[in-house]
Amino acid sequence: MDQKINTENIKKNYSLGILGGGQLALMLTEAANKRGIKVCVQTKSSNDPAGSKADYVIEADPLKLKGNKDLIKECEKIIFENEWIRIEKLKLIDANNIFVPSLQSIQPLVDRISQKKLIEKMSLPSPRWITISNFKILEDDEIEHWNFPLMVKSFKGGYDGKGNKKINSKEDLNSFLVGADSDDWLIEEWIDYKNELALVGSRDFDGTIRFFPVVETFQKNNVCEWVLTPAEINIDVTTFAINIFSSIVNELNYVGVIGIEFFYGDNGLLINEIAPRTHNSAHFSIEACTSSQFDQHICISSGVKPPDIKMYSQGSLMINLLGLKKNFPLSIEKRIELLSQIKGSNIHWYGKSKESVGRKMAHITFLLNEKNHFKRTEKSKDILRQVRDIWPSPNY
Ligand code: AIR
Repeated sequence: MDQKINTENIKKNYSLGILGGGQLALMLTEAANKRGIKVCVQTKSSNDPAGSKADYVIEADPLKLKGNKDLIKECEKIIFENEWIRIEKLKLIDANNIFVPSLQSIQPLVDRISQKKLIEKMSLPSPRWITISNFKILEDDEIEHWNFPLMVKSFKGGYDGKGNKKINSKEDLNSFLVGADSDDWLIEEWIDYKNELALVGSRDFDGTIRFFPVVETFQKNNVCEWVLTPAEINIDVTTFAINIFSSIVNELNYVGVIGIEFFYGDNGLLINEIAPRTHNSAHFSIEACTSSQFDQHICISSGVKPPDIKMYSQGSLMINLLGLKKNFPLSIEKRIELLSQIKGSNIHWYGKSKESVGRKMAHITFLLNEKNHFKRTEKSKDILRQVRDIWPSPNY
């Protein structure tokens, strides 16, 4: 039986407010519903994914202060489902530390430059980087240290590959540098990694940290296609990832769920990005764990001690179902119906009204009970084939 919240101390109408109403807010709301925690969501439209499950929707752009003020009036605590926020504006209206995690703790994480600075300050491993303005004033001999290909990344709003570009040559770079918005970007060295890994976990108000297993994520076109749990890495790498995670959350006094993406290869483990929220790579936890990432975040932000995290199965496979072209022969309803007939499937449909190419529309999770990684990988390939026959990955 899920632990319910003690409602006696709640003076406002809703225990929790969520800024944003996409699929992450939807799954947070579902986790809150299970615990009888009342949720109010601020999002542009009640038709957004979380709208159908929230107890109340403030129909307003999450970036608009008027809506934020209404949310503060209605809710005991407020959580984020994405980091596209205007932190300086929110600081002006944050009377009693209503946000979880606190604005101070997420401030270094909401844009790529401040993330990079934090990582540098803490001497944690990550790809070499430079701002475009500093790059432009490099001496010739310094430029030689930046070999092609290079990666350029936008300071803000980068998600699902939208803020990333690969630069293959001097010509590519020159045309990029004359581009109007090049000052909003940074340059990063190209990393030839073997695998992409992710570690999601939580830190509660007492400072206790809980982890999900380290997973391997598989991307196409910079968008996560599927996630295999657990990753096949040795104990040293796992320990290092856990140390990095713990150092960051302790340094920031971060409270709630957070995800860290890593590159792993000949350069060892490098931090790619930090996401101060629930993360796509831990969606498997809804079925595979004693407490999901959404449950952890909901519990911590509403003052309930979160349960410890254990896997119910040996592993899991989570596949993202990304939007396809308009002329795809099977309707979404038909795709979902066929997918639900695959043995062991757990489908999460986000209820987005518009399907566009590459948009995250749904995901599907399978528990894996094979005892070793090789067998789990074989099983995953077989399931992946079945799923892709019905819902292929998009051709961008
Ligand atoms: N999101 C936020 N950061 C990364 C991700 N994936 C989720 C949030 C957000 C939604 O993606 O839940 O609201 C936006 O999805 P879309 O398809 O509307 O762009």
